Amino acid sequence: MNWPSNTPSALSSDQIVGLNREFAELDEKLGFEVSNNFTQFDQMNDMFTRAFWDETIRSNDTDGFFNSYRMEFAPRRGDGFTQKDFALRNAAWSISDIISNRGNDVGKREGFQSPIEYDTPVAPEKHDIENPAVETAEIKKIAKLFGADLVGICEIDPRWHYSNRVDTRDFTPAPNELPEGMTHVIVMGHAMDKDLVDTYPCALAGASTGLEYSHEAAICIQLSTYIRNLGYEAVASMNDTALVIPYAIKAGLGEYGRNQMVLTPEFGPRVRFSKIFTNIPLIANEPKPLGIRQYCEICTKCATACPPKALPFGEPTVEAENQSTIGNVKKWSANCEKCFGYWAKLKTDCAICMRVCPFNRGDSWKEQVWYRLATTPKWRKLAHWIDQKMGIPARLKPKEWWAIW
Ligand code: B12
Ligand code: SF4
Ligand code: SF4
Repeated sequence: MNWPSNTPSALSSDQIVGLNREFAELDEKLGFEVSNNFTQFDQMNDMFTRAFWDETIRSNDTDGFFNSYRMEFAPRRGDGFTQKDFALRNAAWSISDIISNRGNDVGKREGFQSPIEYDTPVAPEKHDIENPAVETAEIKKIAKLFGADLVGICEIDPRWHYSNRVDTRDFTPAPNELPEGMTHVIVMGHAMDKDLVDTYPCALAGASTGLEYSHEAAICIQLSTYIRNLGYEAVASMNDTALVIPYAIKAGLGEYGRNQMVLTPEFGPRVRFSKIFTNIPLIANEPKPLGIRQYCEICTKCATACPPKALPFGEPTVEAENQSTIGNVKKWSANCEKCFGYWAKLKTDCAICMRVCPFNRGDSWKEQVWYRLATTPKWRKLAHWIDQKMGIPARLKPKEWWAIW
């Protein structure tokens, strides 16, 4: 379906200043510091996209990385990288692949470089919503019914939308448009399988990522279809269209960590996010301080464990190390060229920085107690001391994962 052509999605500097003013109170509460000379991020510059047009990135054999997602090109080299391991990873991705491949002929890699197209139209008659609070509770219930592990809602904030999306026919910029009048974003969290994550880095572990992309594709398509059947716009979105991390934080799902991820109280960083842009009347969550981000100020476990040393050890800054980092917003930033270079060598994704994070917990009582200590100011240092004593958790060997029945 063709959406009405919006005004260009890239915001003017006046619009940025206006949004900084509009969201000043919430930004302050969340610790977001966005300068008035901030500009939106252009999706042409993320690492996955650069791997297709920037020879300095492509020369690291990033083609080999992408090709390994088809069995005829998957390399085999020992535990975690056998035919079985690549087969499981690639199978886990398969439902997500069906969605992302269907717009190839029009340059839309749905869910990644373009939002998921409407399979069903918006119902001509609008369901009457007398009480947005009740509607909000129902939407959250239905998101969970479809399989989301976490759900939060926030107001639309175009600062986090890409200034351009990417036409995947020739990897050139294309307008990043949404239907007019979107007001809210429903952000859903999808927990990744802990045992598989414990085997990172290897091809087997990549199944934990593929599985959640396949799950989230189904869940966000189902929830957006429900909303459209009620007579409202609802655009299902995975990695496309906008940066989901600031949205997940605004929706109250967690806090930003040194490892570049949202750390949630329920799963730590071991969770992926999808989103739905909509105009159905909803009430935004009111995020509360969780005390997780402050723990990262005294911990550097992820940065120490990262093989190519891509993660920062210092304070948050506004500097962008290269064109793949958004500037003029104060945060911990990674050298994602180093990170993706490591993936290209492995021929699979990495998430050691997720695996080793002490917030990536199971739900034993000991782990619950540790969480309480880590998020309480006067016990934070004790929690850090305990974590240091425990050291970096041992990786689960892929062979052992296959042997767990
Ligand atoms: C491209 C991308 C990557 C690139 C790196 C980013 C880049 N610069 O190109 C690569 C391939 C290296 C990568 C790696 C990983 N990624 Co990634 N990635 C993305 C993706 C698709 C786009 C992000 C983007 O455009 N970044 C470009 C610029 C903005 O990057 P940046 O300046 O470095 O900003 C980063 C953070 O600082 C933060 N951020 C951006 N703006 C702001 C503003 C504020 C105020 C704050 C607090 C934070 C913040 O988000 C950015 C994430 O890359 C997002 C999905 C999405 N649409 O958001 C997933 C996403 C961020 N990745 C995710 C994950 C889990 C990973 C990996 C663990 C791999 C894996 N196996 O899953 C690693 C972790 C590496 C690391 N420590 O950073 C998850 C994070 C989930 C979570 N719990 O928060 C996301 C949200 C995907 C998802 N479906 O859930 N990723
Ligand atoms: S490993 Fe430590 S510093 Fe890194 S994200 Fe987790 S808690 Fe924060
Ligand atoms: S994904 Fe791996 S290489 Fe990238 S930052 Fe995390 S630990 Fe480092």
